[in-house]
Amino acid sequence: MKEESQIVESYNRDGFVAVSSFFVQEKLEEIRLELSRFKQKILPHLGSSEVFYEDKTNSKTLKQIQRMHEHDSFFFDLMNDKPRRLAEVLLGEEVVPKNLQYFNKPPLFGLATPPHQDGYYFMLEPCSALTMWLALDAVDEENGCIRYLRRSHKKGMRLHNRTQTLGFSQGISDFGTEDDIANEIVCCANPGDLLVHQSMTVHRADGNNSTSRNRRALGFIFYGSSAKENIKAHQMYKMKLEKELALEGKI
Ligand SMILES: O=C(O)CCC(=O)C(=O)O
Repeated sequence: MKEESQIVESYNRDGFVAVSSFFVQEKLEEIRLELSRFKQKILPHLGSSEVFYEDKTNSKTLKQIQRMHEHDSFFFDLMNDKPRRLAEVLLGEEVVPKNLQYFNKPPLFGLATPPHQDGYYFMLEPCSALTMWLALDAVDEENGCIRYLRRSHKKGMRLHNRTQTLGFSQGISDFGTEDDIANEIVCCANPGDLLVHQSMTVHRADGNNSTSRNRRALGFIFYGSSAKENIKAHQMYKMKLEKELALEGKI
């Protein structure tokens, strides 16, 4: 694992950082077992706004679970341990654990993640927030690794439009400029590796083009305690989106 000072330096310079072996093999095994337990015991009781499938009639296409830390003490403790400590160092202030999400791109079904900036969804002032992404499987270009635009966190908020991607309702409308192409960094990851990005950093992922490999990850979102959420705008958007998704038969 990198030294803390190196992690902070890369994160501030590039808008993201990759930390290899953030969790050792033994802890990773525990997380995977707890995830299986969660899927068996807790998932069946969650509402449709917490669990997304690429095709909701096919349980093999599970793609996202929201707010796992609110539904289970193992995931609450996990978020409040090493990830929270690193978030405090990177944001330079106390943090609020906001969301712990499960992401998968199931083989044959997993669709692309549109290019976006998390800050666009968060609606914060100041935009003090970060996302951590923990690989649970080997992740590469074939099964949909994360791709970051280096230093995009310093270039302001891009224009976003509604997408048809469940779980990522907003995507950058003019993505693919020369500057985007020149600065895209492909981040392959081994199980246990952690990627961390600032809330203004542009990122995306391709679909899973493998025939048999999952692409499972946990995403941890932390807000800095100085960040003020536009709660009304956020709730209104969430309600509108959920209504639309229900009407479209997606949730
Ligand atoms: O898992 C993915 O494909 C994307 C995750 C992501 O965009 C995020 O956590 O902000």
